[in-house]
Amino acid sequence: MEFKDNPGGAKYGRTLVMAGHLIDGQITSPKGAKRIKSTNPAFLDDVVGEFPEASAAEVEDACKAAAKAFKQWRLTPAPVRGEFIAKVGQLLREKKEELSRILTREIGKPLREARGEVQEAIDTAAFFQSEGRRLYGQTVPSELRNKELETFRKPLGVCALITASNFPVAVPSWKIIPAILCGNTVVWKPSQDAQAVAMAFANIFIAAGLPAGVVNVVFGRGSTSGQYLVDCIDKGLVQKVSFTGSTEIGMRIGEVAGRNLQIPSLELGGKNPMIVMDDADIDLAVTGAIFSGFGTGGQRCTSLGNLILHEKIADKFVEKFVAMAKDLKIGDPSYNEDITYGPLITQKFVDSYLEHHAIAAKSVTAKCLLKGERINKGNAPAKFCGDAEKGLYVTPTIYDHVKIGDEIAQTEVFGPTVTIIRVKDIDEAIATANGTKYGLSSAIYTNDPKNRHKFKRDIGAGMSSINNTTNGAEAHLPFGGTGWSGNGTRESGIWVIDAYTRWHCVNIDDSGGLQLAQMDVEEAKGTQAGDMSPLVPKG
Ligand code: UN1
Repeated sequence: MEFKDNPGGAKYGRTLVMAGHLIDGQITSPKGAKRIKSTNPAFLDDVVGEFPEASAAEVEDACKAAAKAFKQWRLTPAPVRGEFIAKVGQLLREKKEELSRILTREIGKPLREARGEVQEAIDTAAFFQSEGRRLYGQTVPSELRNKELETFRKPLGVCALITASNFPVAVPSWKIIPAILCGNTVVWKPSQDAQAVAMAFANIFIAAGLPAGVVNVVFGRGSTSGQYLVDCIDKGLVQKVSFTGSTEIGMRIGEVAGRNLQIPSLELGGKNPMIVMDDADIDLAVTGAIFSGFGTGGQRCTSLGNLILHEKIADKFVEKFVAMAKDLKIGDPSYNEDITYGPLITQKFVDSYLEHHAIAAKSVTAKCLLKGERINKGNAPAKFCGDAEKGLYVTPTIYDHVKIGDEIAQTEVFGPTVTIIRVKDIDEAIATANGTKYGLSSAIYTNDPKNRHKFKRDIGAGMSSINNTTNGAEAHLPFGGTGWSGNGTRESGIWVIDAYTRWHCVNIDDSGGLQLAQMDVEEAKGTQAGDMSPLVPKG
């Protein structure tokens, strides 16, 4: 790893220049590939990383290195693998501030959230270090004598992990840590927009002393290097793929995995609903909706999309919500700790954010209360504290009187946009919340146990909050969605172990004879039950 001067953004730090990829414990030598720059979205002249783009051959090399390492790693005792994870956790704690600041510099996430994200990786390591001492199987009674049955988990092999730019440490940790704890080896393709923080994170795994080839990292764009990694499924070089990103790409990856009879882990988009009932604590709900919709600039897969308000409190709620949204502090997260959100991660997100107004315009009823736009010198909100010319900043958007059938209520907007839908009761609220093809996270604000009960029972999403935000899933609960939000696999906690292992069962016969299941059966013969009918009252 090498750093070079960064004249455009010297105050932020130097530029990380990577010669190659992390394959088989080595940084590979340059292969004359195209190079990709990642820039600080708060100040585009600041070049954070300059990385090569992995070719198909390099990606194949990484998969082969992982396959070679798998031979020994799967035999390393699980508690010992857990010790490596413990070391990862310890190093993450030591480097928390440094990693958080790199993360903030490269993707523009507020420092408080960046620290929370690194904490999520620390929590994941804490959970899985001791899982190495469990990873339980079962003993199961046999129907035959002197025979024992048992189950245990086996790793799958080489896992291809492809992740997005918005959670460049937490989400990769959800994949890498359980995958290797279970005895697999990995090839990780991080987002090209978060490549320097990915390398800083990969560095932790190198420093933890993992054997060469257990964690391999290839850099590049999704459409090139990511695609080459997916191609490795068809080539028989990958046994498992785990992807976090858009529904469209997830469906394509799912097809490739499916035709190879593999179960992929797909964590995809969302149009997450939040219901606010007439019995809710309105001020609490307003602050929850502000963070859910506009925190992280709306760039979480768990960000709020459709805000569903009971008609009795809607006017009061909207008034407070809009006032607070107008007053948000937006700015450069490297130098302002108290902002609500920073810049959007890339120009592509800014473009699609601005284009969504045209989709909203198709709604017959929608009323625009706040029209989000690119911040420039002339229109910056009062508390704005960034460089409007050099950064990718936008103001928030709120549409009221939207109908669930409107295209804007059905379309995921990766930016600070909230669409408000008004409803008359809890049944209509839940039907509306379930009215999109997505089903990732959801929330309700209510103090009525009956509403809470109905919501828990009938909501279609994979995750729900009651009296809290749509985001902020804790690191040891099952994370994942339904419908267009994923294929039902889960990340985190004990549940993710099923995604990175398969069950193996063993029959052990110590009887010394040939006993055949289902044929050499012992039945309970018994006699006829006695006649108790004289005791039964006559009808
Ligand atoms: C994502 O946006 O891909 O629950 C993950 C949350 C975070 C993870 C989001 N803990 O919002």
